[in-house]
Amino acid sequence: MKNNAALLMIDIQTDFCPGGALAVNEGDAVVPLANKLQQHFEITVPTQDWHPSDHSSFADNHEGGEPFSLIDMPYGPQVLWPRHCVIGSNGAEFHTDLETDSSDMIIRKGFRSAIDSYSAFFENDKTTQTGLTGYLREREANAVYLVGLALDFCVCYSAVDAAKQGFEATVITDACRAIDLDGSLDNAMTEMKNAGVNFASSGDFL
Ligand code: VGL
Ligand code: ZN
Repeated sequence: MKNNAALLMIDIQTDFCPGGALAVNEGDAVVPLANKLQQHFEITVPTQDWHPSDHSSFADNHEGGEPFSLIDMPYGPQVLWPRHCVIGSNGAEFHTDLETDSSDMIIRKGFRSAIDSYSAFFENDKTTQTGLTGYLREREANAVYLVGLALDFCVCYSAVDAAKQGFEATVITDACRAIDLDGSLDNAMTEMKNAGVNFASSGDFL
């Protein structure tokens, strides 16, 4: 691994773990790996999906909206999700075992009602920035590694954007879990490969 590499720990939150509102299968399995991996990185940045109650990605904020169906938003198609990661709720907290005491900064995303934000860099309109690019450039990060949830949504979008922003981007796949909605995992893997994202295993570091 290069020095001055950043580890992005994507959305390792209660609602994405078993028992949560938008539980990812085995989501909690990434926690011990994320905890061990972060000791090997110069810069560690956990992200939090962080939605207001009236968020437009919540199915129950749309008349007759079915969870996991697609709707058209001004910025393109958007999946309607079960209500999750509501600001201030327990579900929005990091998994209780995730080590965040030594995190350099925390990125919150998805707090604008009208736009969802899968990526840690850009919201789903692909123009509104979270500020992470500027932060990583100022810290002179030369590579970005990603772990967390969900591999086929927020990890994928973040990895693709990291590559587009000019960082060498690597997903540590065994420290991720996927939702896998209608082939979304296969699509995500293809998209990441096309964007030049690299893949590694936690065993390469530990
Ligand atoms: C996520 C769906 C909705 C994720 C966030 O973290 O992958 N997925 N909000
Ligand atoms: Zn969300």
